[in-house]
Amino acid sequence: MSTSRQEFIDFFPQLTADIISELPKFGATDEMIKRIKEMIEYNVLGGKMNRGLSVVDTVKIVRGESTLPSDINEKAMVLGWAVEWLQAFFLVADDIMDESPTRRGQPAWYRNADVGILAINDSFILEACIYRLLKKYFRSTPYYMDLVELLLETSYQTELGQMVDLLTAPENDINLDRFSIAKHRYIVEYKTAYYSFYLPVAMALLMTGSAAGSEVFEVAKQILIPLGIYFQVQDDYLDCYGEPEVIGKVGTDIEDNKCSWLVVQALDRVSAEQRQVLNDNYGRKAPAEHALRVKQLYKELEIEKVYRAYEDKTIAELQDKISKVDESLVPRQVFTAFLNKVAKRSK
Ligand code: GPP
Ligand code: MG
Ligand code: MG
Ligand code: MG
Repeated sequence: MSTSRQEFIDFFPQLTADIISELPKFGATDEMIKRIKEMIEYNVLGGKMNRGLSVVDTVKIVRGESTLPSDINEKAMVLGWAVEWLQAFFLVADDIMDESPTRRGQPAWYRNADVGILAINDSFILEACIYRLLKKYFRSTPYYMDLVELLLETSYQTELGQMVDLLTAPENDINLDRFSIAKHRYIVEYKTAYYSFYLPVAMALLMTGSAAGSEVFEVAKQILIPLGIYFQVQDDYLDCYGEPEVIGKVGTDIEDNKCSWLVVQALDRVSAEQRQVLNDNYGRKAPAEHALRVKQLYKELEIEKVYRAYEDKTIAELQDKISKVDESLVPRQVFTAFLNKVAKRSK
């Protein structure tokens, strides 16, 4: 019952056109319009689109239809793209904050010659687009305000997670005591799980008639937050062990002094001497030998093996949780579809 990616992609130009077509009303010149269109296309397109597609997939599963009526299909695609737009807003800003060189196989937006610091404002514009699209397609629905509140609350959660991510990773101030499993757990839950996993399903549930705040949302959260945490642990793992050509970005977590799952696991297993090695080499931007030494330490500690064991255990726990979901509230397939997309991913 997987959504046609092509149909989803083909719908994108309509939404860009919606944004563009109202710009003259805001006094936009041709030059402004050209730049905004370029900026949107550069940043919203080119991802895996799993988050966006999952809105459409979830609506299909909940309604028990493999083909949706065209008006509902269109609305689900708008919400799917709203999640992708939100992601673009976060990534443009995140790459500045993380000083990441690449994203989705191309230079991070801020690194383009004529962009730089303007990327901050571009990220705000990407966020504003979400609410323009919601207004256009959902203003007359009874759940419009619920959607707006859901998006605002999810953004807030993500920003809180991002704040702790950054506070835990100050430049030129290495203090391994700052890192802990509990801190890591907060960061990944807030910066990733809500917007990547809970949001798409919660949107679909609002669309299919669940009342905001009802039990179904709680059931969804119980599965999707742990799943989102697993997803961000994978992201932390791939930052170090993924192939840049496959993941489309070059990892910077060690150099950036991040409270990554890998370093937290390493800290749980180090001897006093090994802790000193970590202390002397973690969070250094250059020379590259420092990061290589950290990676060598991870090897000594067999962190890859620890990760494989974590994956197997987490997948089994999630399967167990899903098997206990009351299907009169949410079909289990909503969750298995997500888990199947995520389990053991390499990109
Ligand atoms: C992923 O962190 C989290 C985000 C992209 C949320 C950013 C939130 C903001 C409010 C800007 P990450 O830095 O590990 O992602 P990646 O590895 O893709 O850079
Ligand atoms: Mg980043
Ligand atoms: Mg980041
Ligand atoms: Mg990362």
